[in-house]
Amino acid sequence: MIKALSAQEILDSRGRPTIEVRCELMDDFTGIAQVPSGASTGGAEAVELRDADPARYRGLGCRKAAANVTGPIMEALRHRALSSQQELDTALIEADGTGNKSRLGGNAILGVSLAFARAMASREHKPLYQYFAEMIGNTPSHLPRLTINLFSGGKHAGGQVPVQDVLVIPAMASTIEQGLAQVAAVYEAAADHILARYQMRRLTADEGGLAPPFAGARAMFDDAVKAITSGGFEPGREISLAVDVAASHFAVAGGYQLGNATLNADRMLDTIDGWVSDYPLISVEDGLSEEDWPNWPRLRQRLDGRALTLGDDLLCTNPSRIRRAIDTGACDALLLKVNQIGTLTEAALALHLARDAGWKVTVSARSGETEDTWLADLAVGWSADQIKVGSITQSERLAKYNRLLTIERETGLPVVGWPN
Ligand code: 2PG
Ligand code: MG
Repeated sequence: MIKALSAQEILDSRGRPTIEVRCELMDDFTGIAQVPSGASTGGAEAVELRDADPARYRGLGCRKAAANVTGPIMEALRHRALSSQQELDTALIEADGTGNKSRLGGNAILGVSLAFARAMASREHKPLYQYFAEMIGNTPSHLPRLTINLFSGGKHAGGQVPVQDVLVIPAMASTIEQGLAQVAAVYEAAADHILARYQMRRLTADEGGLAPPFAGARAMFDDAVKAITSGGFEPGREISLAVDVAASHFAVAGGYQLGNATLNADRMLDTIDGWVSDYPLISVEDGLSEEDWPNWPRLRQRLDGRALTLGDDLLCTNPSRIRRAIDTGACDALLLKVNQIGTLTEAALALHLARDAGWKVTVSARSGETEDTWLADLAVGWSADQIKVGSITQSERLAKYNRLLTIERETGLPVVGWPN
């Protein structure tokens, strides 16, 4: 049973408002959680409730969301014997009553869902990852493989190049500690290379990635491969690449505006196929737009066995969209972001659907993050194959990597093999 809920507006890593929720149980155990926020958001995401008062934070204030936690949400939960995460989340979904959480706000609802999880973990004297694992009947068997942002474009870097993220994957690292050290070496080499090539200082984008004026996607991949080599690693064997194309954000009528080129879907598929042939890319996220359902199965077939076809904006961690993607063969991997759907229980359903279909799962942060570390526990507790947190700069990202290091020390679990 919940004794009290409180919430306050706080600021995320972009300096935009989000909320922090505190949940106190009847027996005085408490949990506090902070809610992240995306910029390159999918159209089907749960609605983030914002104040729309142009005089504060350009309308992005979260006072209404915070007030919904202490007001209507607390009222709906008062006197309810909520003994499990599922009972709490179901009560939250019912209290909201909309399909997209637009009444109470996905941010308000997720804050309560997460703060309750922390309070319950503390009541059961368990680490949070263990609580998450037991919530879905899982036994953590491994740590996730790191996928770390190196270069940024798109909505995370002012759109200097259309493609959003190029990530590096320490594919052979057997520990988180080793993987981070390897990626740090690649990042340093990349920063040196960018200074020499673009005369650009180490200025970074929203997730801490380097963001010089790349000529296009191939320039990003070329520079990434150079950084891997100069960092002392063999591209494609020790360190591989992943890309978040985030194609929804440069889709135009009848195709894709990739820099100066307008490509129809066939040419977009050829373009991605060419990238995967020419570079050590093992995962392609949102290669097509979130509405391009007919072409996603074609993309998956083209990449089958060479790179993962990873759905983010397409799926929005939404069980009904994931079911459609499974039925049509649109993807073979899920990017799981809890705030896209709004409660832990619904995200767990998304996870189960993906797992039952034999998909890989990446647990992902948002471009607007906080210093909270629950994401690292979620990735371990739910046995994610990969984790995506952004670059190895900026404390809102490092908080999660540092938490993974602690979990690694505590559990001694191995990092999952890749490809596995
Ligand atoms: C993405 C995420 C994280 P955002 O597109 O995968 O990189 O970005 O949080 O802005 O949606
Ligand atoms: Mg994405």
